[in-house]
Amino acid sequence: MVIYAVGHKSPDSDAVCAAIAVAELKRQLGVECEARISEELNTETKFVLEKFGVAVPEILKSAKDEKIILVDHTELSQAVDGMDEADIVGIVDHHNLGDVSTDSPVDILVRPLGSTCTILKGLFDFFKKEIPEDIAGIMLCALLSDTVIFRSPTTTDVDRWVADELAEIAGVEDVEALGVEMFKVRSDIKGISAKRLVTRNYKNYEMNGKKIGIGQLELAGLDEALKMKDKLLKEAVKLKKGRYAVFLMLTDVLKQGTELICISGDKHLERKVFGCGEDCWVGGMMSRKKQVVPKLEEFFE
Ligand SMILES: [Mn+2]
Repeated sequence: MVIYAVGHKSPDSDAVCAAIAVAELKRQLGVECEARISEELNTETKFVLEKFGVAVPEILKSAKDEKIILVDHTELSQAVDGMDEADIVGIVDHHNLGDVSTDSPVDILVRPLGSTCTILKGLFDFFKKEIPEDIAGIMLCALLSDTVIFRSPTTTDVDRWVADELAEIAGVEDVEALGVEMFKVRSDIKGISAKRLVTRNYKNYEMNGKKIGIGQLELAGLDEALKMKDKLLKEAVKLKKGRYAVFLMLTDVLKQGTELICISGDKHLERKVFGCGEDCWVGGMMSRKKQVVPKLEEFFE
């Protein structure tokens, strides 16, 4: 039975490229494994796959009764539908451990590195398998995407030297320039509806019984996003249904900070938790995982 490698919903480049890399490694190890995506790709990931000539995987609509390798998440609330009834045989991730459970011993590698693709480079090395040029290219992009070109506090030394090695394999001479090129594509939000933007990089969490949603847009400049702030707010309000709070992080990659939009019955929740002023700007806030989720978890404890 074929194994499907798949990342989280609202797929980002790391979730998609990690699934492709896992499938490649497994194939080289003689295991029947194919990459799948949870939903349509965002513009950045489309650009990345196109740039290195890698085919877009098919969408996995349901994981029920399938053999699955989970990448880039371990939370059921972020997973493809039916994951609670899937046979999860492998996990590669760089987030806190979520709530998935398995029926049999699971091949699991979770490390606190900047991207799942960083971990996967180590796995290829461990098995003494070579990463094809095109796959090295998309893995590098995923690493640059997740670490916001090494600017996010989630970046580790391992990410920096793995990026160098991937660049060498992929024949990328200027890593920073590749990152900036990618972020420009990501920042081009003209013509994209507020609804799509709010859900583009959106994750659900449960904190002490409270349902919290957090979306993040990482942009090279916030001008375009702020022009449509009212529309974004409206969409965030719709998203709040059934949840305690919805946050939308408008992260400026160049200025290195985040304008925080918060929809909650608890007025000024964002100020209480993050101490931001009336303008909702939090300087230095780049990472949902490292700077937002832990603070919220602490707050709701
Ligand atoms: Mn990731």
